[in-house]
Amino acid sequence: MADYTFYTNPMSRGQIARWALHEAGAEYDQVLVDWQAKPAAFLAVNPMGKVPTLVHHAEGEDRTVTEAAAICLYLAEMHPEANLLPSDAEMADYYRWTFFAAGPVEQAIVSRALKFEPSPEQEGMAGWGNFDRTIGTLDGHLSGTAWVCGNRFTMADVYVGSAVDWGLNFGILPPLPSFAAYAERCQARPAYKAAKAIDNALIAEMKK
Ligand SMILES: N[C@@H](CCC(=O)N[C@@H](CS)C(=O)NCC(=O)O)C(=O)O
Repeated sequence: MADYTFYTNPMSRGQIARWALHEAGAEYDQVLVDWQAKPAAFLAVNPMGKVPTLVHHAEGEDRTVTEAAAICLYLAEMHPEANLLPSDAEMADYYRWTFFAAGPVEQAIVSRALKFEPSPEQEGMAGWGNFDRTIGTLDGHLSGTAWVCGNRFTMADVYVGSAVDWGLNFGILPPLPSFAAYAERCQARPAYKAAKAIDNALIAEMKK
């Protein structure tokens, strides 16, 4: 058995976790989840029935991690040899922008896709304020840096890069120069290419 069981669907946020698994150099067995027939073993470890879900077969115990951002950061911790963890100086950016992407950016993108925009009165309660505030803030950061933490790729880039890549592909993020250049840098990573090749082949298979 591989170290990890990875529950995924190729047309899902599972793509984020697969990229993270490849960056970490982790050995995994995949289980493809059919939305109409979710496996009992999957629902037992994640009653939310959401992918990605990762089970780490660690020494003496199985550990379940859900939420794509948590999976990314967990894998960086479990595979320090992959050099994806932040130094002390990089840690503020690492956590700040990963959580910014998992909260405000995700909410801004999804709410726009669902055609919900908070009214000015609702913005104070909405964690993302509004679409322009969130996206402008992300643009501000990515305009001044090659990677989330500066000149070095870290696991934060798998999560933030996936949000930017996905948002651009779906035409929800504006094609700003900072986003386009950052997405291009992410797409050049060998682990990104390897992971996407697997998901794209699975998607092509599903469409046959
Ligand atoms: N907060 C979760 C969201 C995961 C999620 O919504 N996954 C979707 C696919 S992208 C899913 O599993 N949908 C199936 C369902 O809800 O039944 C994360 O960040 O991983």
